[in-house]
Amino acid sequence: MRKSPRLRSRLPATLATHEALETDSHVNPLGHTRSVIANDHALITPDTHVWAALPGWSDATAAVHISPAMGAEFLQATLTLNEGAVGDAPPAGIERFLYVLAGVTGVAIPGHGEHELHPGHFAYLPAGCDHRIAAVHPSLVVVFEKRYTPGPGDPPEPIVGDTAEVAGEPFMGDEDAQLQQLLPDDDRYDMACNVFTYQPGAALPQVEVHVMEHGLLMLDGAGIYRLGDAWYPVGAGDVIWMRAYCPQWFAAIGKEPARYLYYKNVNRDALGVSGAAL
Ligand code: UGY
Ligand code: MN
Repeated sequence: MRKSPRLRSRLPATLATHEALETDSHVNPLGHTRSVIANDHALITPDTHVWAALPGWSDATAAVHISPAMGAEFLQATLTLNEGAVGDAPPAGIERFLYVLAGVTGVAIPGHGEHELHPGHFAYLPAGCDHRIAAVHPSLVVVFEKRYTPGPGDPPEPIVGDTAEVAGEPFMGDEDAQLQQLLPDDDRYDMACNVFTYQPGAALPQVEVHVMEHGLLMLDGAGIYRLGDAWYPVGAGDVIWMRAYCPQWFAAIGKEPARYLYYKNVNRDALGVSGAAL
């Protein structure tokens, strides 16, 4: 990973796993990786990340993991922000969700204040919402972006929050699988961004097959992810893409809880006609 020495030395210990995985990539001379790109899913491990400039961002490098170039209908990227890095609002019609993994990043939203985002803090910026993101300290952030599909109701509002303050709910009654929904689940919003925490041994209660697409970042711990007809060992730092209808299942293994952040398109009909007049 091309990262300035200054940034590398100032990243907090919470990123130790990401850092270790990236460092490991440079001692692998045999061309092996756990990364897999399939038709209906992808597993993208940190050793294969390639960093480059991203339009709209200065003093930053990005690894764009998931994008329309692979058949996805959204973008998922990790960005390293040097101190003073700036990101402006994306092109017209695009909404953005930002999640801070490390460092301190500011977001200024005219009419909605200026906010300092620390690890675990997030911001949802609706399409057309002017804003400016500026790193206060070197930071590592995750960005999800997609073209907003208007719904039948009001447009969405910007949201700034802290994952630690979002209540978890047992997933389908399982206390050992807690789901935190970071955005309101109503028809103003066409994207969900959730954090799923599994105690060791906990699992999704069914193999899911659904119309929604996912982008996912493993935040902590480890487990086995079933994607399509394959079972993959996964750990912190891994990124996963699941196309609509990709069969999916997860079980946490090891002695620590496994936690992942994931994106999902929601609250719009499958024919793409939400909000259309007769
Ligand atoms: O929200 C979801 O569809 C979630 N249960 N999927 C997943 O974790 N792969
Ligand atoms: Mn799912």
